[in-house]
Amino acid sequence: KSRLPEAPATRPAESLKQDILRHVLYSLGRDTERPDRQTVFRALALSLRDRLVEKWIASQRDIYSRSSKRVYYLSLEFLPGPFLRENLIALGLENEAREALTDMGFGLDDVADEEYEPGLGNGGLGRLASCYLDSMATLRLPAYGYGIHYAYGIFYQLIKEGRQVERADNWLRGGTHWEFERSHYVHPVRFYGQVREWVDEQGRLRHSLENATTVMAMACDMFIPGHKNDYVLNMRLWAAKTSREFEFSFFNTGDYIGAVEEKIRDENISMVLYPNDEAPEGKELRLKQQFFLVSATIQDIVRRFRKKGIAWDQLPRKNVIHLNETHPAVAIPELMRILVDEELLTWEEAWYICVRTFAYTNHTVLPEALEVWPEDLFRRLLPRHLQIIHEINRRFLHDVRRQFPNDPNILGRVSLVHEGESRWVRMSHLAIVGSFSVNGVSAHHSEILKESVFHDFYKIFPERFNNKTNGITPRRWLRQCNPTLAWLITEHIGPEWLTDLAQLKKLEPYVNSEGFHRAWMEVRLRNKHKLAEYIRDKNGITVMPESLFDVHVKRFHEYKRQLLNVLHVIALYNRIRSSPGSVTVPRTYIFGGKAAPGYYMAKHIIRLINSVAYTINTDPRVGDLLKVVFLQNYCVTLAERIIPATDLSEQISTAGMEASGTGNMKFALNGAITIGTHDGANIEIMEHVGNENLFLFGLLSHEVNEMRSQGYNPRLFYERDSELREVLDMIAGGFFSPSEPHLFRDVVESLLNHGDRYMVLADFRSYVYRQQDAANAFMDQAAWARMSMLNTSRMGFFSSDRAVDEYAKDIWGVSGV
Ligand code: 26Y
Repeated sequence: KSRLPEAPATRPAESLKQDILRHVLYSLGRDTERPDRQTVFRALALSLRDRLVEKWIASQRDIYSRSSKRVYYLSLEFLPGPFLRENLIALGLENEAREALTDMGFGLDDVADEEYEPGLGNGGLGRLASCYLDSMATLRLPAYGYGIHYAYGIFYQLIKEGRQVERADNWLRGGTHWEFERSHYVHPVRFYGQVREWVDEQGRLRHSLENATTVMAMACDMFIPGHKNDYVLNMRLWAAKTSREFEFSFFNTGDYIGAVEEKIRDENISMVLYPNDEAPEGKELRLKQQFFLVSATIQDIVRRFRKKGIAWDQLPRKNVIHLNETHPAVAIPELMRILVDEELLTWEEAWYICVRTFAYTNHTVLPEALEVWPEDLFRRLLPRHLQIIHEINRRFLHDVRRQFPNDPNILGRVSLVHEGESRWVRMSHLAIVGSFSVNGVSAHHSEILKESVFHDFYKIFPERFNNKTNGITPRRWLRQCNPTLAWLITEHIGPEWLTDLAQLKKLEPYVNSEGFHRAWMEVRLRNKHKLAEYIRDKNGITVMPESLFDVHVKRFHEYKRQLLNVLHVIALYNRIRSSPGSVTVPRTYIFGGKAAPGYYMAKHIIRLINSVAYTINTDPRVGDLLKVVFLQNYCVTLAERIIPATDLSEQISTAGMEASGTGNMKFALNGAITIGTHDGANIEIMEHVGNENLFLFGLLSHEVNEMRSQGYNPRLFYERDSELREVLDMIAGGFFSPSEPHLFRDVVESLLNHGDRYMVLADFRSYVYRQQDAANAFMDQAAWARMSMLNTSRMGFFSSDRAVDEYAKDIWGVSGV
């Protein structure tokens, strides 16, 4: 049925090699005699893109011919990581590529290391979006990812003299090899201007935007293949281009340079990803970015829908638009605007369509991360959208008033506009009111949404609230990042686990086999050797591969409590100094993660960790018992190196604050043991792997709340716990910053004098005890190996295939093509 070119009859490795050489010469303009490694990487990437685009075209034809319901996944962030190995595995071309490259005198691993990853996300939310695209492709869902083609992704982090230094991440400098830039394929995006109200010939009240500024959105497409299923999805990222009308007009203005400046200002929209994770900047440019993504994407959706030539009320039957957090929530008033202002549907008709089209996922309950925009800013940038939001709100509050006649206060609490000294548009309220589904990302988090954060909305729309526990793709987070462990697993249970992770259960009978034990631990030790080498190369620190690798990598945020970890490190250090022999298990502490550039305390904690590391690593009394390493620029590429070499995974957020976590899943899947709090998905991981195979500690989230409401006094913990006191006194007294004794005072102050918002001191003692349990467990290597294997074998539930399948069945109402 497809009339695409047939694959050549030659051997796949040979034909791949010919393609590489052809791209070296014709696409990259280099001599095929001795191309350098980067050239070979790019030519290989282009050769794979050829194969991907063929499969993508065929997949699109399938979707079209079946007239399938489509899923649009809108996200301001995607964090796909390097593509080469992933695409080779998905296309089943790994061995062929190895052979072709060997033929040309290159190693696949070296060539793969040439790739620089697109860092178009901050952390968990962006990475989740990428795991989900991978699963949507593997499940053959008729889906599209939509995002922004930032010219600069998340900054490159350097550690200089212990401090985080940010460098621009010019990920496009080497050119693009995975994407197609569709320069003739653009949509206009209009903002600013004034709303004109008028009455048309039929006597209808009409609204249109006058004097708007127009910027063009150009599509850049990247391909996401399913696992060995010939199915390929696309992630369409919009890049801002100046509008065409403008290019004509500037010839007529005298101010040529001024005109060019305006052009530059337009293209700024997609220039840079905001590096704030869970704490917004509130900048106009950010709201512009959100609308830019939304407007261009909705135009794409509407264009495809129009081709069907069916009535608008069929839109929700044929499409679902998923909002990854509230960041793209302005899509709700934008679709209303198109239906009401342009397609002339009645408000009631349009609203009925909207609320059946959108679904919203919440990823955080931190109050500072809940998005709100000043109403004035909204009015200036998106005047018609603000009017529409007001109308949505008026009708919504009218209904609420009828539903809760005896609770007048509820109106102020649920209003889409916060009214106080200043007025704010509450994006989460907009997202909830405009969606048929609202979900949290772990069982625990979804309960918190219903019980506290969105309790009023739960009373109003109980049927909308549901849970979808996060998942991770086993292709990248086991098969690709840990090929030797993947191979060992496949050898015993076959390869089906790659697309059916529950199959890992079949490993359980082997946990009692001595041979399997040994092989398992050998693979893990080899991974640790490799990471030790990397640490020696990058940080100049020698670490013992046999020591316990205790790893804390994620964004730096006070609620994630890297500080609690370092307090414990210092306590261990003190024990080593005061009673040698009391610490018997040698540990290597590995930290990594970026802090938002404007987040003073997070950056200060990075600096503290580096100072502590320096002190401990250079103290001869410590020797091999304790090493502390901070690896700079934590990113997907680095995660893939670290995770397979980890023994103990730190997941120690204050209970109730980490919506799910997904790093926790990556570690456990690779056989690390979790030390963690009763928070997010840790709780479900415990339920699956068994309480005896991980180390939970600390307050439960209701205990955190109770302690807070009863007046939490961190000083009490300081006064009662001499070990804790010694640690805090050392930090405050300049022990780790002798040339600047007051350097880390603020850190201690935040705990003792500013309320210790994240209950670090309250959890310190139980953390220390649990760390001791972990050390004791590690001394019995056979028992540890058993725990490790059981973790891997019981992690099947946490596949993103399971998660996406739940979304598809329960929320989206779609199935594979
Ligand atoms: C408004 C803006 C500043 C903002 C930017 C990024 C707000 C939030 C975020 C990112 C949130 C985020 O990454 N949340 C994480 O989502 C993961 C995937 O669901 C969860 O596993 C993780 O617990 C949660 O912190």
